Amino acid sequence: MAIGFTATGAAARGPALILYQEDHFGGDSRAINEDQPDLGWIHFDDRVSSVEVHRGVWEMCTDSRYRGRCITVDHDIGRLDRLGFDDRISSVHRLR
Ligand SMILES: [Ca+2]
Repeated sequence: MAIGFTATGAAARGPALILYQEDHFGGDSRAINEDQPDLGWIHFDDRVSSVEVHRGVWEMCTDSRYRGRCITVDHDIGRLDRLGFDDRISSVHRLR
């Protein structure tokens, strides 16, 4: 598995993380490049159903400021309901 920042092209320039309102990367979305202690600020609180991870390792939590139940994500997840996190995520931050 490749590690580091050697990627070039569109994936390297695009957002690090994309949150989606619907399963399988559908519906409304938010591009994330920095820590978000309260997704309410970008009108996406308790709305995330799937996530694309383009860079880094992120933690997503059910309460604001990275509290509540949290899940670590380092790859795309098409259905957060299978993990018990559908429409519950309220904050996200990058771990590395
Ligand atoms: Ca929540």
